[in-house]
Amino acid sequence: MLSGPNPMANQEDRRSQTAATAVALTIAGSDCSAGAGAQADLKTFSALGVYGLSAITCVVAETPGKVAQIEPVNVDLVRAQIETLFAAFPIAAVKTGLLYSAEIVSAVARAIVDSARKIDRKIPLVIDPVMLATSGDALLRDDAVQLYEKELFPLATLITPNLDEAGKLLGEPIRDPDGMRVAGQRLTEKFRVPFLIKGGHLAGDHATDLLFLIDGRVAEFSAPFSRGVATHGTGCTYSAAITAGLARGLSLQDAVRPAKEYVTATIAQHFTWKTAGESVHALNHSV
Ligand code: PXL
Repeated sequence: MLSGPNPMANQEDRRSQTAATAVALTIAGSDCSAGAGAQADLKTFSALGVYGLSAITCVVAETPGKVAQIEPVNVDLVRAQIETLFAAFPIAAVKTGLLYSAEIVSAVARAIVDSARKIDRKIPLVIDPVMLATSGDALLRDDAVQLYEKELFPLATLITPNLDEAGKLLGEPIRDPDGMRVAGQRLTEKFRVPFLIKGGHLAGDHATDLLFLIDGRVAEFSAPFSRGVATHGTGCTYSAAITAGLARGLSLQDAVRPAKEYVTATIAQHFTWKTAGESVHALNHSV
C-alpha cells in the first residue's frame, strides 16, 4: 500500500492556479530524440510556466546528428488538430516550426486565419522558418518557401530565421555581421513583419542575434558562445521561449531577452551521454 502525503489533498489549490495559466500552441514536426521540434517546444513552454499544446505536421526519425527518415502527416489531420485545439482552449500565442511541404504550409495558414476569425481576435504568431536540420539535412521541400512568403508571413508577429534561412529568403548568402544588418533591413521592409536573425553560426566568441522592428529600430541580443556542444533544437527552443513570453502578455521586445537567456542556459547546462563510445548531447530544458 502507498504511504505518505495524499497527492489529492491540495487539488483545490492546484485547480485555482491552473485557471490563470497561459496556453500556447506549437505547430511543428515530431523529433523522436526530443531535443528539437514539437517536443522541444512543449518542454520549453512547460519550463516557462505556459501550458503547451501541439499540432504535429510530420514525424522525423532522427538523433541530434542524423535525420534517418521523415514522413508528413495527412494535411486534413494537421488542420483537424489545429481546429480542435482552438475550439477547446484559450490559445494565447502560436508558434510554427517545421511544416514540411507547400500543402501543409498553406493548410496551416488557412487554419490559423479561420481560427482567429472564429474567436474574433488576432493571435500572436511566431514563425520559425525551419528549412534544414542542424545536421545539414533538408527538412522542408523547396516549393514550400514561396507559400511561406505568400500565405504565412503576412500573419506573423515575428519571423526567426537563422543565417542560412535568412540567406535563402533573401536570395543571397549572409557572411558577416554587416551582411546580417543589411539582410534584416531588407527582409523587414519586404515582408513588413519584425525579423529576429540569429547569428549563432557566425565565427566569434559570442552568439549575437538582431531584432529588426518595422519602424527601422534594431535591438541586439548577445551571449557567450558554448563551444563543443553538438545539440540540435536551439532554434526551436528559442522561438518557443519567445512564444511563451507573448502568451504571457509580454511585448515582442520584452519577450526576446528572457528567451535568449533561457536558450543560452539550456545549451550551457546540456546533457551528455556516452553510448557505444559515441557522445550524444541534448539541451537541458529544465533550467
Ligand atoms: O532544429 C530544427 C528542427 C525542427 N523541427 C524538427 C526537427 C528539427 C531538427 O532536426 O527535427 C521536427
